[in-house]
Amino acid sequence: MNKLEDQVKMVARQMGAHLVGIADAAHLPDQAPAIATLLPGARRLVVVATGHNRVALRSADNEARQFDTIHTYDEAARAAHAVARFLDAVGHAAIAVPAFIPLDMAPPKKGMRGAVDWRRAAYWAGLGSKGENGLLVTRDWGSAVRLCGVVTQAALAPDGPLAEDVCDHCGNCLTACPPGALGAEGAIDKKKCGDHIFRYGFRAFQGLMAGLFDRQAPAKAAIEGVALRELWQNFMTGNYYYCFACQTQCHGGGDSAPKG
Ligand code: B12
Ligand code: SF4
Ligand code: SF4
Repeated sequence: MNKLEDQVKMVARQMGAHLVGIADAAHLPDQAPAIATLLPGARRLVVVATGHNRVALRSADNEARQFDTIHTYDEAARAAHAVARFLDAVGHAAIAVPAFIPLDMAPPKKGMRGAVDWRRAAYWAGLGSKGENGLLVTRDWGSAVRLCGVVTQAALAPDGPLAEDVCDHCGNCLTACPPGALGAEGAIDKKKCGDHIFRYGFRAFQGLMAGLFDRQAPAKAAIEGVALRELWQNFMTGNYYYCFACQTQCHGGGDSAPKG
């Protein structure tokens, strides 16, 4: 019988994870209260990554990019759920944690902080390095991966960070960012990025609601406009991103598509 660590990784891979590793929760000390609320006594994170189809993610068609994102997220979530079920079945408490939503929407987090910072957890699980784009960069998929995982009480042996830096510091991501939200060494203007990627996200919905209660605003136009249609579609699909540029600029042997 293989070690428990090997079994966990096999389950994750069989369920669609391209990368999987184990991190010690002690490396996320600021997130200890959130992790303890999820699962008291949790001490390890099993982190999974699923690679995007980068040809789709580089397409000029945003629906193709969103469709690929929905399913890449689904694959990561499925692998994380399978790992949690497996650990539970062999007697170790474990919970799969959201890849992005649902998030704590109440102040002070307001949907801007996950219970687990997956980029940092993935770094400590040995899945990749910190990129100039502020994202996790992996050897084979660059930053075009979605991350998810599990918190568990099982004392699995952690993998630890990669020995090498797989970001080649080419700077392509910085120049590719349409609103210029990225600075050197992972610095990001979250508002600039958020305004760009969430064109039809929460703030657009809030604005539309406010418009309906404003007697001066043309409510009919708001109800018949494209914003409501886009919002409805985003509610239905659970995906509301409109930019992927910093995810698609890295090296990586996962496909042969040109960078775009
Ligand atoms: C809120 C959020 C956002 C916000 C704020 C981002 C931010 N920097 O915090 C906004 C709306 C701007 C955003 C944008 C995007 N996001 Co986002 N986002 C999240 C979310 C839901 C929570 C992040 C969080 O808790 N932030 C609060 C704290 C942790 O952030 P912070 O203090 O800035 O972070 C510090 C630490 O992370 C630290 N750090 C310490 N160790 C390490 C190690 C590594 C490797 C890295 C990279 C950083 C790092 O560096 C940071 C600065 O000090 C996560 C999912 C999750 N639960 O992790 C996805 C997540 C980070 N987003 C993701 C992606 C892909 C995007 C976008 C490309 C949009 C899109 N099309 O999907 C852009 C990219 C912007 C960019 N270049 O950074 C992916 C990243 C995948 C990857 N390869 O790393 C995640 C992990 C979702 C997922 N499950 O796959 N996002
Ligand atoms: S998602 Fe788009 S807007 Fe946001 S940092 Fe990346 S390239 Fe810039
Ligand atoms: S585009 Fe280049 S600099 Fe930016 S994260 Fe990828 S490898 Fe690093």
